[in-house]
Amino acid sequence: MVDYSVNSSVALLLVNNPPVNALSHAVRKGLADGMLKATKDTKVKAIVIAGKGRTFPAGADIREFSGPGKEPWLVPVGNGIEASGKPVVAAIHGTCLGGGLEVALFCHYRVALKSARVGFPEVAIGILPGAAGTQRLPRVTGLPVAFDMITSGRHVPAEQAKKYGIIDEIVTGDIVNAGIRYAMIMVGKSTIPRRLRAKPVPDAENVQKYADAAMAHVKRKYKGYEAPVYCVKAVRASAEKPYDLGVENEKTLFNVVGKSGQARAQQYAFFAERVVGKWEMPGGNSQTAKPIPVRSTAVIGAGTMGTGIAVCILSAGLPCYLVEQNQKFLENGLKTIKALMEGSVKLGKISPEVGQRAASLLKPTMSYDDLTGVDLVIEAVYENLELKKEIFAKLDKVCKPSTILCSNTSSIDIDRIAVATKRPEKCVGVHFFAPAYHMKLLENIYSTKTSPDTAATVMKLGKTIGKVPILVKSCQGFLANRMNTPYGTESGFLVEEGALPWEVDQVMEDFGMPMGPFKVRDLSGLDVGSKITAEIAKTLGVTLTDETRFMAGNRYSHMNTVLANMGRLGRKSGKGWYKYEKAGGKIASIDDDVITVLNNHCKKLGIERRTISSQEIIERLMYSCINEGFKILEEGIAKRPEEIDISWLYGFTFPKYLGGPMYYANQVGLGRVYDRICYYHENFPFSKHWVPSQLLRRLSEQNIPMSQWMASPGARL
Ligand code: 3H9
Repeated sequence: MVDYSVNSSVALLLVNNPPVNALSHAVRKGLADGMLKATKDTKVKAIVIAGKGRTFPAGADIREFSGPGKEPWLVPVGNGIEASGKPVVAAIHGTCLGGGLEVALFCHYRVALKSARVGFPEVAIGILPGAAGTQRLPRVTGLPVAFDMITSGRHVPAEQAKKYGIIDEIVTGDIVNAGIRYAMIMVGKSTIPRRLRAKPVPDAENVQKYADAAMAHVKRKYKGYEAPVYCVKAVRASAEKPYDLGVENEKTLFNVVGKSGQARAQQYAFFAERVVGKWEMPGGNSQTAKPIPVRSTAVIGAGTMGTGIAVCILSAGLPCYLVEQNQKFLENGLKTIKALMEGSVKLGKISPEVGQRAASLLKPTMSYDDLTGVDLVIEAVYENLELKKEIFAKLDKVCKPSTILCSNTSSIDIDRIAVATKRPEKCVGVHFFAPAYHMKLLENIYSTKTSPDTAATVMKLGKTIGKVPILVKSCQGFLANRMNTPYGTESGFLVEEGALPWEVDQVMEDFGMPMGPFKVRDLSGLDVGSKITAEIAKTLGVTLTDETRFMAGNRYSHMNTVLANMGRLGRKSGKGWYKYEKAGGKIASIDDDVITVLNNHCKKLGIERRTISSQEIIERLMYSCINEGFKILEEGIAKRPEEIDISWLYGFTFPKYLGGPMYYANQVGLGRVYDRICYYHENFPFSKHWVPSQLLRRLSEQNIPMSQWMASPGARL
């Protein structure tokens, strides 16, 4: 696990634990043994620690967190490195993260390739740096940078890290050779002044000010998350306690937060994200399928979704045609893209160079003939089957036979679009979430005809453009929207039965959702929901009135349309489920008029309003969706619960500290969830979404926890 060699009086400790050189027990032991050997060997004058393959150690081995662990721990290993009288150099390439950065900070010197990145991402998996990182980083960077890096978990590029003082020198060429060269220069130099434990924390007298600011920031930005709060406490102690006591304090905090439910859920989410990359579909999987190379792309439609998608593609450095039917639409689209790219540069999401290159990669056109040679096209027009078919037929005629045709649709069955072409195996759904340039989920959808190579291509493209792609089977609403539908429907029923919109919102925000369902409705526009309902009613041959309570035998609430018909369209009109300071305003306040409308609506329908508990609100909104999630698994729309959880984490900003709805259901207990679903089914027999899933029934009756069939090792942490 750690290869030991001596090279012109420099001992090399090369960590060899693919894929990311995680600091497993064997690696920690290898480092300790290597240090001992190098210290004893009188021919060795300096030591280099580096990583074999793609990276310097990227952290502790998260899989080990589930067990009792084994000595040597990382802190004593690090103490051995720091105490060495022979200079120790960390030679960094790839990602030097978490425990990896802690090892580097125990070394006397750190050199890195320009492409390397360093950071403390522990906070993202619900913990804090636990091997003295919270005590050593502030001694190098000062408190503000340490608070920022440790509470955000961001990866810092090597050049920036050099400015912070973390890296001593940026080197070029082979990292091991560069490390050895640097170590040779340091031979004979005393290591005492390079030991961070003895250094003071700069500006320590202002710790109160920095810590208060950091605490206020994390409570606002990471509302509900425990780990960032613990990180602030640990870093603060670096300026208030002597080094050894600071390390003790860090250990205590680490042990508390590390055992929390949040940490387990966040670690599950980490592995779940990796699991969904190992997809399967009839005829192939991520191992067997071969993605076609995508060197050029096109997006059809320069509306909100089309421009957002184009921004993702261009930011990843891929050329992209933007196709519109007339000059005016095209120019509007170009303006939007320009503004979004400028915004991304301003926010530091992309560099000015990438922004400039992106502009040169964008090719606006009104002619499909320009698309003959592109490798992949994404149609992003509005949800209309006939229009989508028309576009696919045109594309099928002009594009080369190998071109993959994608539809950005949130609900239309891909088979029904693909029939318009002679290449159904190259047709696939790519469902982006609004705003497309921001939301990380990409729901890729295969139809009965899509080939595994086509699926592999869009899965790979998703990663290339910085998304978290999942692959699901085509069905009405696919995974994400189908499962999310009862969430909206039940929230509508709750206000009809007695809850107030702001009560429902508050409960769900306390649960962890960034915005309650009624604030979301106001944001999207009540007319949008109302139009969709009208379309469904039309297809079912139902005439909607204020008194309509059922559609095709299913319970229905007309309240949203009642408000929309009053001109209460949400934020854009200044009134919706809430009132706002102005049309287009963002500050939602309680509106007594809504209570009056609700009361009148209920009176008209003969509904006696009642008090509804927070528990019922959570159960009705979450369990109805979870039930649908189990049906999605039963039908093979998703292969594993991880696909479902990832879709909620990255498509609906479900709190990571709850792991996702399926993980959450498992924590609550499948038996309890199933019983409550049966209870609501009995009470609300006219809501299809309460018909209990057979899969859930089986699991609950046989007492099988989901962790047994989840693929993510995180489920067992
Ligand atoms: C820590 O260090 C605590 C300390 O303070 C000390 C405590 C005492 N452990 O992401 P990828 C696996 S906490 C175990 O697809 P990429 C991953 O599951 C740790 N396994 O690659 C996957 O496995 P598989 C702090 C890990 O190139 C494979 O490696 N560090 C670990 O897109 C490839 O991963 C972090 O939190 C791990 N630490 O991204 C860093 N890391 O092939 C976590 C990865 O079976 N890691 N795996 O699916 C990352 O952020 C990314 O993996 C990295 C590479 C950026 C390194």
